[in-house]
Amino acid sequence: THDDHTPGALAERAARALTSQTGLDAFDTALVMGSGWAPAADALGGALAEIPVGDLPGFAPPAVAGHTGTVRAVVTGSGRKVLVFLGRTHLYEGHGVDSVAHGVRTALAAGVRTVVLTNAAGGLRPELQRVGDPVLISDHINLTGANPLTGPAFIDLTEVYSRRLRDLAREADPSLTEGVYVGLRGPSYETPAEIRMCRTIGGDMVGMSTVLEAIAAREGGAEVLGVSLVTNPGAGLVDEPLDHQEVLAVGRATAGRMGLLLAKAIDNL
Ligand code: 6GU
Repeated sequence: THDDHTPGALAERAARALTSQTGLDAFDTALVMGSGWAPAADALGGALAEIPVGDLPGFAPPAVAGHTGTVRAVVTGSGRKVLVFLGRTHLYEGHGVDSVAHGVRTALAAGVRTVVLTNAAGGLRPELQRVGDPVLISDHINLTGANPLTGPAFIDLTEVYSRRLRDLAREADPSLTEGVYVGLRGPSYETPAEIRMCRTIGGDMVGMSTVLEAIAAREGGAEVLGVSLVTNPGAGLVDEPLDHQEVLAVGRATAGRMGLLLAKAIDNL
């Protein structure tokens, strides 16, 4: 029937497949690993199960090297049941906004109430251009031109990224700073003029993910924590072109620190 094909129905089917294939009947936390973050995932603990997204309903095949496309079930030392998404779907892959939101919606359907979204981002301000620094997302500016909600879904976005969760993350790592994340569609990086615009409108980091997943999580009533790993300054801020391989290399170089941060933060949430 028509209702079987709604995003919510597809997410429920994927959640049922996840619970049956992992042997856990509910999860409390989802962790979406952005580009360069995958090497940090092991710090959370061993995988009870790891499922290729191709074996679950509704997931688009991963398109980009370094976005591996699996969902891992982990129970942390403190007993948190975490769904770790190793890879995500980006709007620029062309599968549509519901594909982008499907991982988060599947996690919500599997019981998740806390969603941790990580990403690799360009730094826009001098103090946020230190490559390899994690930054808490305090708010976002959605410039993707898309929205995962349709119809009269006028949901409040006053606090997309939970102040409570940011405070708890800072207890895990007091050196964490905060910034506003500008989400663009990509896949080309910004021009220097676009980077100046992003700074002018109040952005601190810029990237191609996170904002649509965060909106979908808020629609479902979950609390969101966002963390950017600054992998490079935005275009034109330094005299060097941007390179996707460098973005991934920064992730590998900082995996130890990011893994520790996520493990401590998630046990605090
Ligand atoms: Cl500079 N821009 C965007 N859109 N995404 C990025 C980035 C820059 N650096 C890492 N990811």
